[in-house]
Amino acid sequence: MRPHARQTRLAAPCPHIRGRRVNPYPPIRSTAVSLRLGFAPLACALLLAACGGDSTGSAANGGNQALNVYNWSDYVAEDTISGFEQATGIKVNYDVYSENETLEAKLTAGGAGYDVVFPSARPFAQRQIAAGLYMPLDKDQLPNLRHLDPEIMDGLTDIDPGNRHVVPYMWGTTGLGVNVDQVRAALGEDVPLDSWDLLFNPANAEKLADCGITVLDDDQEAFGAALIWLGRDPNAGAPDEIVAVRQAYGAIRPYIRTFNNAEYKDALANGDACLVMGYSGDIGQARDVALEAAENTGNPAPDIRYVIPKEGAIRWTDVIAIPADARNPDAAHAFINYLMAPEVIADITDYVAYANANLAATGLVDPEIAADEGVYPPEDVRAKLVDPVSLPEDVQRQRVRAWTQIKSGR
Ligand code: SPD
Repeated sequence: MRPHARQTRLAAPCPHIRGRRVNPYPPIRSTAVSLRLGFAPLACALLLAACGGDSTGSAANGGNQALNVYNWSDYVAEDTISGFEQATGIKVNYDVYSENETLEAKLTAGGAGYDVVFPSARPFAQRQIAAGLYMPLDKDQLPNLRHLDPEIMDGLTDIDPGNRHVVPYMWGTTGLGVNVDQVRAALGEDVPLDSWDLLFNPANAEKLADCGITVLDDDQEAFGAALIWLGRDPNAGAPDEIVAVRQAYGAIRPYIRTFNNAEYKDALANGDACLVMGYSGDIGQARDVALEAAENTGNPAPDIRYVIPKEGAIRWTDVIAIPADARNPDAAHAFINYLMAPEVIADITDYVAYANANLAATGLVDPEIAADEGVYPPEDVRAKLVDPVSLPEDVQRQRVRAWTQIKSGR
């Protein structure tokens, strides 16, 4: 599947959301990047009208507004930000992170200056809402809320009663990214590729060390994966879980090359890693980058696959919120409303290979992405997915401490 090398699915009369994707994964913008396109308000109004009024724009008008957005890396389509700027005339400063903790540290320190952020629902958004770090949404400014999946909205009410502070953005799973040829070369042609055993069985990890193993630097995901492999409930917070997880990672720690949440994509794509624990869409992106590189160089394309292990996996949801100290809440609402426009969010799903929470977008998603079981797992696989809960603070603290020690090999 090569969603990124094709003409986009859209035949809509909106120039900001049409066009061939030349470079689907431009370098990560690690510092604030301004993408001002300077469309006049009249042109914006015309664009909005052409795109169906409230669908992609709102009352927020351009002028001198600037919107500071802080999102996960590689989590919008190539033209999402420019499309919003063209539709509204609002300039966007777009900055990225790869760990929830980075966002949380900035929010709790205060004065970070962000207007829109994308925390993971549990435990991050949950405790951030409880701490008063987000402002209540003005739903009158979010007409596109009507497109969101009521089931997913309902599923968030335990952390955000009345869906007052956050809206769902994307959801995904954490599994394994496998370079099939490299892994088979190390472990044999018949090695099962559908198990956490690939990573956690020390005999496998030892043989894969040379071709490269990476693990997410995300304690929730890392604990979840190990506990699922051990046949345990990742949400139990059982007294002996730290010991069990330490043992699991202790046995494979010498064979893990790095812990990170972003660089592993390139490593998998360019052959520097053969087995990664990673987020579903990121591995889909790595596969597409590798295919594109192979096309460009004429080399054979590597067989890179995303695997949701048969033992199960964590399913997470990332949400969108407006920090309580946001300086530009109107523009923030306009941006969130834009992201909830079915054609916009479908286009993002096509790019980033993550499932969105927008029912009206379902029919607009590229059929190959919609049929990709790594993006939209079938019912029998969904039955094995575990939604994380927020653990008691003391358990969470113990996990964080243990994770730091595991990483350092202590
Ligand atoms: N490149 C985008 C990755 C988004 C991952 N967010 C989920 C974190 C779950 N702990």
